[in-house]
Amino acid sequence: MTEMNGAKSLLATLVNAGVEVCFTNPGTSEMHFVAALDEEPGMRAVLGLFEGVVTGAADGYGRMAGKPACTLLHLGPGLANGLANLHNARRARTPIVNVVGEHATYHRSLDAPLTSDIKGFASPVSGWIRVSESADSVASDAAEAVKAACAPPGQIATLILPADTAWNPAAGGVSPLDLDTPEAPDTAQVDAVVQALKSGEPCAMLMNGAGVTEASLALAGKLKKFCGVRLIGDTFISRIARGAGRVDVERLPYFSEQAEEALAGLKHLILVGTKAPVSFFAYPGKTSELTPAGCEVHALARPEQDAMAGLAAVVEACGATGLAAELAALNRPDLPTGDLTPATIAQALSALMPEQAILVNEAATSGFALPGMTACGPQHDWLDLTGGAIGMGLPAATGAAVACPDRRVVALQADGSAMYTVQALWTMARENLDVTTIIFNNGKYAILQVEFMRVGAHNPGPKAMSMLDLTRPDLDWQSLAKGMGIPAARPADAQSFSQALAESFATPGPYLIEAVI
Ligand SMILES: Cc1ncc(C[n+]2csc(CCOP(=O)(O)OP(=O)(O)O)c2C)c(N)n1
Ligand SMILES: [Mg+2]
Repeated sequence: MTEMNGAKSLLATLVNAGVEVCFTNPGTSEMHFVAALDEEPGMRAVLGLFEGVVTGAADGYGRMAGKPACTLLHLGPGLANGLANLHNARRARTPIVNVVGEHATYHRSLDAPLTSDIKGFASPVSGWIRVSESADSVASDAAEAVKAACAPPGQIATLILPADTAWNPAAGGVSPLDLDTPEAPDTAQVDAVVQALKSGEPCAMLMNGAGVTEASLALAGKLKKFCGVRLIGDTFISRIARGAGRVDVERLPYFSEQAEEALAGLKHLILVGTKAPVSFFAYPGKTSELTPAGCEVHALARPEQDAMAGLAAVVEACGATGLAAELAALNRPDLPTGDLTPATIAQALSALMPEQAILVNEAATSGFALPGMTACGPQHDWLDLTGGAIGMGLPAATGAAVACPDRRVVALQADGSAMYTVQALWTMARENLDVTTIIFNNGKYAILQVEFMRVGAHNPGPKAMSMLDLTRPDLDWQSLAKGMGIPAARPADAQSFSQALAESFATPGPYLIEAVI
């Protein structure tokens, strides 16, 4: 054991508070933190070869573990490389302790090459930011960072650590602080929801976050039984419990005209762990707010409030406690035959997926058949791209697998999005994670070809089209996987796809299936 310093006090404090994993891509200013890892057996350290992998993995980990991992990023530029996935994590309300190294306190004013406005980079994605100004304050700052990250429903707490606060002597780790509990729901909202449900008027619940856990859905299912209230999940959900024996929900469609249609005629929209719906983008001449005219919105539980308690209060007041919710029954399809298409891939997945799989969905336009096909599969968790910043899928799958080593993770991954953070494959191989990656190789940014028309831009010419096309050269996903240490297959049809999938599910460790569709 070498002498206690700020870095060691940081790690000791994090471990005391239950933070067990650090996703990292360090530099010179973080070397004392890296050195301290050797002396802290309670902290697992996972290297990502790009900061977007680090932050996306922390997101996937936090969603599945229900507690934060920490990151370790190299000053402003390292943080900036990780910002898009921190944006997605903020949208998912994932708890993350985001540790960013900084120049030593006395070096900051000298404008050395890596000097930058770290707070400026961090603030749009962080719910809490602190710069440790001395080695003595690092431990207490870290304890506060964990508490802030866990503030319901979860947020990013950025702790900026000047290098001398890491290497200077310090007293040691401190005990964790008490965590905040979620706010109780407003009784006036509970009453209004009860009235709405009893009114006989068309009602729906729009749900996300704490509203779509297995326990919350079970309560919502009783209300559906009670009065026929529709249960609708947000288009993009941080994590939802699905499959046999659970209450299934509709999903709000992505395209705004379909979303409008899905909500048309509602008189009451009850929000549980989410906010009122808006379209993903604005389109010329189309509406942005999706709540129908004349529909009352009731916030039964805002994201920071206790969704379970809100639902339980409504169930009780409606006298629905004893009602049995309708649960999905296991209904696996036959194995598909014929061509490899998004539909046959979804069918094979539903036929073969193991119990308690974790499906990470960044399948984009290839994903439309997946929710319907898997709803009657075995129990699983489903994670979406919550912030629209592509490149989350492979990193989040990596983090989810670190959080849940006993479960198979399936990364449902569109090709263009995969290329943003493809380095995650290397981390999956290095950590020998049980991740099956399915690459939907359509050789293009298909959604942008659709959106091109929808926004009313002129008909795309060859130059415009070439910006939405991933050929010349074609990406060779088998080679990319193998180059990062992951075995891979490129099945030619639905039957051989099923064989590859079954083999992957039966074999520990990562595997990649390139589906040319
Ligand atoms: C960080 C970021 N950069 C760019 C975009 C714009 N964008 C949205 S979808 C998309 C391409 C998606 O292509 P792919 O992942 O292959 O899915 P496909 O549409 O082909 O199904 C791009 C570039 C984005 N959403 N996020
Ligand atoms: Mg594509």
